[in-house]
Amino acid sequence: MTTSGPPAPPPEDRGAGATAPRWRIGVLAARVGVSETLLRAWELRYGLLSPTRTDSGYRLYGPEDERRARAMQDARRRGVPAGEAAAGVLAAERSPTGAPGRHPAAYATSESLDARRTRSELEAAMVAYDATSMHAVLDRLLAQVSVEAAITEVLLPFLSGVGDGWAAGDFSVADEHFASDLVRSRLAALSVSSGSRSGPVALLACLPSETHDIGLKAFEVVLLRAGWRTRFLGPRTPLRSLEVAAEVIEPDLVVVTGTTASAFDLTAEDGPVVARLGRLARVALAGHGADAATAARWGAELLHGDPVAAARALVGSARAR
Ligand code: B12
Repeated sequence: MTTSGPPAPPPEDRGAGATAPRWRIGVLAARVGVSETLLRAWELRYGLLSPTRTDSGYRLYGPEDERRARAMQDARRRGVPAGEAAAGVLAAERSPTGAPGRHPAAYATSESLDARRTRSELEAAMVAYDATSMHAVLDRLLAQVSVEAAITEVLLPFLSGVGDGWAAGDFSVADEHFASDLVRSRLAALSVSSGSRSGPVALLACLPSETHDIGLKAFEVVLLRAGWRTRFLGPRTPLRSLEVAAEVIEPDLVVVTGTTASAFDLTAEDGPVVARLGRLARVALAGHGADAATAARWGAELLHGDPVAAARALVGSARAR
């Protein structure tokens, strides 16, 4: 092993005679709670950060960069697109009421810093297409918290963040596909078990036009862990096939999911199929596209909340019967 190599950069440098601290990007990322990659993107694309350089070329960031990054993060949480948010942060500094140096209380969140940091780590690994690091982050997470907490606090918010980042132009379609496939594969692995032989049986399917099945997979994982049995049909299940499967399986519950309201629209041929399905089993609708009116049209129940909360409520109500 050789001992030569680039000199180690200073973790923090106050510079000769300067009072403001200077940090490397990793330290700034940790302070703000976003990934290094996102900070770099904000710097390169929008000129949001103004690092100085050490003699050996390392970028060092200061409190002003931290303030801008926090303001950017705050605006992004409010749904402001990235380019617009960066322009707003920089413009505010130039206006007399911009109040540089202020740290609004809106940055405080109720969520645990660890969950946020874990999601930032996943993001950083995602944009590098570093599957090994993503799995390592998830291994560590699952060793620390329950599967249910990992799903609600990290996996699902991470995917939402990826979707939001994609919509805002921070992440590419490739990033999103890579991340969602990896998360789905972890959930699928958690759903592999010989399972219970006697628990209630749930038949799980997405609507015929629906490809988003990760929420349903997460729901399956929680049901299995609570002793239920599941049969997962997944994306794009034709309603007639679902009916046939229900005839064979005789499930206690059929769950149908869709992301958009229109995915739940029923054609003239679908109506009788859904009616027969309702006579075969208890049917419940879930996902962004499902609401009370749709459930009423389907003669079905509506599952409320995220997949973990809904599965827990279901398990609780089944026990109470
Ligand atoms: C991963 C992903 C994909 C993956 C899906 C992979 C897979 N196997 O599921 C792929 C790449 C295939 C994909 C494709 C598309 N996608 Co997409 N995708 C996403 C993304 C990033 C994450 C979705 C996800 O799994 N989230 C996790 C779930 C659990 O969260 P959720 O969807 O917010 O669900 C909440 C509730 O509805 C509920 N819930 C959801 N499912 C279930 C199930 C049960 C049982 C229960 C109880 C509750 C529940 O829990 C959540 C609350 O915590 C979202 C972004 C986002 N903000 O969600 C976009 C998103 C859902 N996709 C979107 C779009 C537009 C598409 C495409 C049409 C894009 C295109 N032009 O091709 C296609 C085709 C989709 C189709 N025909 O069905 C839009 C949908 C907008 C809309 N309402 O119409 C989103 C919101 C992105 C965006 N910001 O615009 N996508």
